Amino acid sequence: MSATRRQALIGGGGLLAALLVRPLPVLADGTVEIVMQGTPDGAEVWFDPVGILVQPGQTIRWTNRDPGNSHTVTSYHPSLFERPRRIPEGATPFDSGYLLPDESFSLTLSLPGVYDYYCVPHEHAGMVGRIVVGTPGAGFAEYADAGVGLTELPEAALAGFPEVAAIVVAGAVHRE
Ligand SMILES: [Cu+2]
Repeated sequence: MSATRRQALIGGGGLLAALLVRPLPVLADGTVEIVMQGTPDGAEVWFDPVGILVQPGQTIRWTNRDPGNSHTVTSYHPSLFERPRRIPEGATPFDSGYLLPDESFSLTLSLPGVYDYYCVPHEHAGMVGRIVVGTPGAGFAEYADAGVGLTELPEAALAGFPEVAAIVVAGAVHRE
């Protein structure tokens, strides 16, 4: 993306401008790192960054940095707890299982599109995340179907996903 295009997308928005000054959590080997965090009393839990842009084949690694809780990285898919599909059609669903403090889970996504995931015990607290793989455009898979008989997302989860456009502009969207 050119600097001009980037500037045009940012516009006068203070929020996106603020997001841009944060460093992207990319390790030397190209792995993108996402951490699971929580307040000491467990009242708030979250993924950081909550939204991330990666390229097809780039590895993402989640690490539980919350000493007080176990968390999961679970894709929205009918094959996992009968949830609506919110990953590209044909993409392989993923579920880390419970990660104890300091445990990690790695994943490499090859199919371009939007992937939404959640933490099984904390979805109702809005602990969700969004991964954008590749650049939106021709051939970019957007999920669409919800499906009868599936358990819809709670409001706190639906409110937790950053806009795809914001993720594309910033590279990583952090919780405020
Ligand atoms: Cu959790």
